[in-house]
Amino acid sequence: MSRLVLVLGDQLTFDIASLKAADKTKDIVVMAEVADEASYVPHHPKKIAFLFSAMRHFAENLRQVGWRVNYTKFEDSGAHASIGAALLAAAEEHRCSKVLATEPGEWRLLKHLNDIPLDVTQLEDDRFVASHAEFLSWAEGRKELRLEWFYREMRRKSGLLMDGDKPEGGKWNFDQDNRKPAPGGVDFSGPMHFRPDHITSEVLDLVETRFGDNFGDLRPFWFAVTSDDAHRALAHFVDGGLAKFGDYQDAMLSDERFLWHAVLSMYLNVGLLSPLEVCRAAESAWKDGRAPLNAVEGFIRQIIGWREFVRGIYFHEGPDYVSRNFLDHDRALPALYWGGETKMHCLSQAVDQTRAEAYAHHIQRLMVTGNFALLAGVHPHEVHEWYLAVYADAYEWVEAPNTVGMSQFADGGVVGSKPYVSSGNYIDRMSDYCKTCAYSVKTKTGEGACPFNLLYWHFLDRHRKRFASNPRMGNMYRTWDRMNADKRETIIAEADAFLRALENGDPV
Ligand code: FAD
Ligand code: DLZ
Ligand code: SF4
Repeated sequence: MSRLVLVLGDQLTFDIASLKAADKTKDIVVMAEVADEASYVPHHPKKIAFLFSAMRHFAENLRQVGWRVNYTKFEDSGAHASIGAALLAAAEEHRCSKVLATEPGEWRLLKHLNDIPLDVTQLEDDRFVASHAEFLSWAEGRKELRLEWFYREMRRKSGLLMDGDKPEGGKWNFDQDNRKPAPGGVDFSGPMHFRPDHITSEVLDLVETRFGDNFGDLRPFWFAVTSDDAHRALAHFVDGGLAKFGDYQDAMLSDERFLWHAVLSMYLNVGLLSPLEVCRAAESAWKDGRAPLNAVEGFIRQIIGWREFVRGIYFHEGPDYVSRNFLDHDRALPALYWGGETKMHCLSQAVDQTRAEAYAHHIQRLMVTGNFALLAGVHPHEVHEWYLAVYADAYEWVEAPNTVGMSQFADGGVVGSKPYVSSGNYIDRMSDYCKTCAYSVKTKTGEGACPFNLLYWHFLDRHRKRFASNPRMGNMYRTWDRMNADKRETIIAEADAFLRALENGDPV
């Protein structure tokens, strides 16, 4: 008896659990471009085009090695609204009721698969270094879940950068050598670009017609859509970008969209690359003397540390995680996030490149768009939906802990021990944005004062009860308390006026 083998858009590898458990001679692979998945948030057109084209290429690869594939294109007359509808139609067509699936990376879809009136087996997604059971057992009984301890476990388990049971170089973490401000220019050409083939060109036309109104530029489209090309992009980064990745990981420069970043997350998250092969490629570069340890350790920590850690948190915390709002923030997401006019140069740079590339690097996401939303008190669910929509690498298991947790502190400290807030000083130190901004970062109040400077104190003042006793925030409150009362009053009044202008939709 045949079974249906579901392969979702972010499960595009022969190593996916459902394919490994299936029988090529009897079972039928089901892949479907469906309206529900394409519209649960207004995805960036580049993200949809990437997914659909990568899905179509993977279906071809499956057929070439002998799989029978039941594939529905978005534009087919028999296209389905949901994954469930696609499975039900395939079940009827092939007269079978058993489905092998790999668990999706989102509670919404997990529930959807459980609710389908078919015999669905959901296998654990084993593309990660830590299984669910391993994360849960690591987390159990701990008062706080902190990345550093989890990361060391992942280093031991994977053997990456290990010298026996000791970390290479005598330290687990080389962050103190990293995080330098940007130099004047960038000597890496950025991510490898690929020319759309006929499959991608067809998808681009479809996305233009059906999703052309979504926020984001569809063209030029340069992403890899096959595993072979994603591997070329990996090699290109390891050869040209990795050596300086550590040093300039947190730097930002006007009109430099990628600096020394890998721009591989979208490939990793759909299965075109595997996390361990990416880490091993980086480790080899260190062993061959092509990249220093601080860069390679920093890079590997992002993948077997942060990426695994946030996934563990997402499934550990449960389906209500994305609705948390620890700080009771309730402001609507300002129009500037969708490209509305702003005089704040840091934000216009981050949003413009997000629209153009469906990409911004970590510090732009955390310390520019994330920091501003947190300081301004934007409702975390609106922030979450924005990040889920606009980035090509965004799937809830990875996006939500980064946004709801790390960036908006809406989980009350599950991911991080204190909120990531900063005044304009941090942005000025790590970028050249302030040099050409209409606001002055050095000005704390009055005409032209940088809004981050005003909102930073507004945030601390309005959340004093929550944070004054946090040992990592005591210094901030002592500085605030040392200011004279008139200055404090002026800051709060000016911040309030700024927030009113933001709410009224005035260009700020
Ligand atoms: P690099 O900076 O070159 O890092 C290398 C790799 O490390 C990345 O490809 C990625 O796989 C991994 N990585 C780095 N940081 C993280 C992290 N914090 N969490 C998980 N993996 C990490 N990443 C996503 O993959 N999808 C998201 O939807 C997403 N949303 C985010 C939302 C916010 C508010 C923030 C602050 C961060 C978010 N991140 C997300 C994490 C990070 O910003 C991206 O992984 C990174 O910018 C991807 O670009 P890159 O490939 O050039 O990464
Ligand atoms: C993101 C996405 C989009 C845009 N479209 C599809 C689709 O049409 N078919 C599909 O199988 N998957 C798609 N995806 C990816 C899913 O939304 C993803 O599997 C879930 O969010 C779980 O991570
Ligand atoms: Fe951003 Fe303020 Fe710098 Fe302008 S001055 S770029 S608003 S941090």
